Amino acid sequence: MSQAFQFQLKNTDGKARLGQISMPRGEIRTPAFMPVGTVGTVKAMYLDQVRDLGADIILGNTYHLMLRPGAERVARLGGLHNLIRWEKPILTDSGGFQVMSLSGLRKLDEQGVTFKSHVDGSLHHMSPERSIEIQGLLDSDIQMQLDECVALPAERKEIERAMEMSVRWAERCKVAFGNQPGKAMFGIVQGGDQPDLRIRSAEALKALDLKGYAIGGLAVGEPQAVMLQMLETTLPVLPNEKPRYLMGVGTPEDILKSVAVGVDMFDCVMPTRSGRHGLAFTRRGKVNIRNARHAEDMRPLDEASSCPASRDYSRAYLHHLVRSNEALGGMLLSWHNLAYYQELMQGIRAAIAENRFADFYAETMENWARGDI
Ligand code: PRF
Repeated sequence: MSQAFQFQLKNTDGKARLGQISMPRGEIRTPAFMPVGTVGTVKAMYLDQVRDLGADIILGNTYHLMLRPGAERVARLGGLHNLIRWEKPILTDSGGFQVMSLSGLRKLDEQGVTFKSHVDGSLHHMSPERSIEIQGLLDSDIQMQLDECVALPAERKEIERAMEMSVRWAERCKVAFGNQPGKAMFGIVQGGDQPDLRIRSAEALKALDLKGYAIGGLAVGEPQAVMLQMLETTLPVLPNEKPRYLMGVGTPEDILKSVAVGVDMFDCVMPTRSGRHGLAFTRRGKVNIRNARHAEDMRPLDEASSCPASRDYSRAYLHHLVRSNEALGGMLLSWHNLAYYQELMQGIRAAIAENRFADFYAETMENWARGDI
């Protein structure tokens, strides 16, 4: 493993950034969208399809994988890449966020978090050190610090306490991660909707000289305008020459607007989860394929797409599949949505490369607003 983790900023257009992460398992073109592969599968997708759509990296979850099949077992099976047959980089989330949203009973203190598995009710403890150990056992390429994300709205005191503890956990995770040149550990900025807390968090993490920085604690109940305002407050504090990752975001519009203020990486269950529920994202905005108006519409979702799910299957058939709860409905719509997300990212990258991001932004917003024909 000779190659070190590197981030190269290739061009900027306004605040939008075109870049590339290079690491032993491959290159990640930014702005990047990372499909979510929570339990070692991007739901309802073959990883061959995910690869063919142009995804350079996928995401896995410490919380889910530690419970099932178990981190030590994944290590014995040769690591997550080997198990799921994905050779490119994998980023793993640290677990704290999923513990808070999914597990039963939980107790959080300076040491870490104790929680009850949502799978079998068993008790588990995760410290910052154990989170990094698990991410190492999974052989994750980009590992996230353990943090505490507070849902909004919340009391300032609570946001401040969680932010400060997350900074201390970042220091512990950095020590636990040590020196692994081909891999990276990212810090996570917290601070809720409080600009000064966001700045303090970003400054403290910057001082730790980590390889990349995530913005956490957003898209957790606040209006989009607040999220963008927090990004505009936080991003200038972070080092220019390191990647910025907005966790768990979002809709195509959230992504476009966040790229415009300088975000480089995104992940979200939106394209796959919405797809399984019959919602398609298209160049002309959202299409709810369950709607009766599609029942006899033989047009595809997008005849100009290179994705077979978007181009070759009629809305009438997709409507029928989704209404009948057929697995193929969720498969085709997940495929379509991930294709659209990757196409959007490709369009964003090409526009930044050619210094026409403002035009691309206006055109894309206009097309979404015009709506489905
Ligand atoms: N922290 C972590 N994972 C996350 C978040 C966070 O704040 C979010 C919030 N949007 C999504 N995923 N560790």
